[in-house]
Amino acid sequence: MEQEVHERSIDPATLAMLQKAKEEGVETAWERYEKQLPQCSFGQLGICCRNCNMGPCRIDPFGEEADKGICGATADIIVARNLLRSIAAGAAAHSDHARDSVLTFKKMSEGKAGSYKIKDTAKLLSLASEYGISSEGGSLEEVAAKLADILLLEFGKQDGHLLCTRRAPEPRLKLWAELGIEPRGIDREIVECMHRTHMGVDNNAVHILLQGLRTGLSDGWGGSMIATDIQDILFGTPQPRRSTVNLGVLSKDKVNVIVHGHEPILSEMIVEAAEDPELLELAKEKGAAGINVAGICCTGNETLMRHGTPIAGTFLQQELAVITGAVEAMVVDVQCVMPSLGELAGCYHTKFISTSSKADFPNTVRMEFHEDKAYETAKEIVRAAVENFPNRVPEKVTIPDEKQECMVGFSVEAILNALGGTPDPLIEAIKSGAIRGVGAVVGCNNVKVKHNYGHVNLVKELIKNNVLVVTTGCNAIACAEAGLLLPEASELAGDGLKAVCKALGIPPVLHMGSCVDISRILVLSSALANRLGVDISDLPAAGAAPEWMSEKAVSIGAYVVSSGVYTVLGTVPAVLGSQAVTSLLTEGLNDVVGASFAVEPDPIKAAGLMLEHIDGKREALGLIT
Ligand code: CUV
Ligand code: SF4
Repeated sequence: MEQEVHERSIDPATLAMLQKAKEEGVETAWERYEKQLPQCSFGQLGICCRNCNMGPCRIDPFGEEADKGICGATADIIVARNLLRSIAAGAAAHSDHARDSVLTFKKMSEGKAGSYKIKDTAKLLSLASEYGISSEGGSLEEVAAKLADILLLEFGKQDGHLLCTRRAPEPRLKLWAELGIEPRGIDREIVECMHRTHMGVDNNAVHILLQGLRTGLSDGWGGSMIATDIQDILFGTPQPRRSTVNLGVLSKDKVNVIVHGHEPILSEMIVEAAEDPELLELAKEKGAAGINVAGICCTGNETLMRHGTPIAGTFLQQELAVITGAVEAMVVDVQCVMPSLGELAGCYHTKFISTSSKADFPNTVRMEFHEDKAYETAKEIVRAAVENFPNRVPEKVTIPDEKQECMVGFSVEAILNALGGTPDPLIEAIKSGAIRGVGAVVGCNNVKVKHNYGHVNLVKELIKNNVLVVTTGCNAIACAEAGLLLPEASELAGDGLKAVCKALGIPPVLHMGSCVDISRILVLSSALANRLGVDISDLPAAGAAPEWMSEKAVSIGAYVVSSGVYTVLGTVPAVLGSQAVTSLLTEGLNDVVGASFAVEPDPIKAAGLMLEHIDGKREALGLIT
């Protein structure tokens, strides 16, 4: 059954490129999705196990045939184990990214990381004091070196618990300790997940899931938080600024370089190299009017937040960017990069350049990136793009007109600044009911959902009901494309939220960064909870991931809920094959961590669930509802 193109997205630029793809006979994720239908129902329910070579085993969901794997594992065990492996993969992705940031930071402190420097001294010093490092008498580099050593220990720590969790409110820390889910070394938690899910180790669904929560916490309050902090020190803490998004940011007459993936270590240098006079001169020689860098996915969010570099699209627009025919180089590092890009780039003049020692793809030009000669490599990459400009085929170029303005850069520091230095005005607005609560809406795109439909409609419904929205990842890009990241978008908000936005000059939807920057949302939640003298689970707040797809999102879900935030998922996780696991996630967790998951594909209904939750919390706090 072939889906009509217009059913695939709510975004006109996306639809135009999907139409172009069709006319040119090139395949995208949507066509490949259709070829996968119907998807395997054992996989969908999470009841297929391949953890040993007696298998694969699968459980009959109707209870007529096999109700156990060969080793005796039940559906509950298999579903829980599979979920734990996803959490481990997601936590590993965020935390390995964090490790590389800290290693770069450490090399920088030793003067061995070429062009990287300390950009935010204040953040370095405040972090140093948080970790008990004295900055007296020493140089900034010495302080940085000590901080790097302490943070590196967080990964390989063999005893004790993670230090970064100390930012959580007291009652939360106490609860984690009581439950035995205070995360230990980040790497240790991930390794333990792999160990426990090996054949014949952990075979108790509840016990397995508790490890899932702990591993998630080691990501959110560990790896992700470390990544955010170190990136802020190295590249600057984001401040409000304006930029533009969507495929229309690609330039007709400039060399277009796309940075796609997740690590700003790379994209920061590309942004800098694109301003190099030598390369600008070369671009001119090649007949181009300049060099235009645009982002996709979270590495794009990183440079957007810190430099206002435009964003070409969300996860599902990565192939469409190539299909414009206007991209000279698609430069990727790690995570959420479709391997299809290689073959696709071959249909156009695009050079598909992979840069991470960890991530190779079919048909790429490999230009490995190492921090000691980062700037040189970045220049080589941009040079390759510039030299590719004359190969652009004008008849194959269509750049959509859609190019939307947005206001971004809302780090916790920037939000506090906008509030006049303390969270009090926000708390007052919440108390008075002008702001009903806070909604954190995050996550990917997923071909199972009409592109951006879930993101945009959920967020619109929340702001209409006076819920201030904080966003990261692809949700943030989707909101930007829909014009929701502008102060003017407060016209779409309820009267209370509108008044607050107008008074502060902020949008009703605050872009807080990349997916690892969900750690900023944790820090903000802690600040609000501490100020109110309550736990995070008492706040009138709720989370959502309307179009999530990645394993990172599973880890995020685990830590957000373990931190006390009720979270609504828009796509169904592969757990329905176990009644026990499903009810634990959607109900049982409430009694454990004071929050749970819900699944609701309809964004308006999902917003309704969040509002209901927020109102319940308001009532419990004795606030006007
Ligand atoms: Ni992590 S939000 S697709 S890129 S994880 Fe990638 Fe950010 Fe999802 Fe989007
Ligand atoms: Fe089957 Fe058990 Fe092996 Fe999984 S671990 S494949 S359920 S025998």
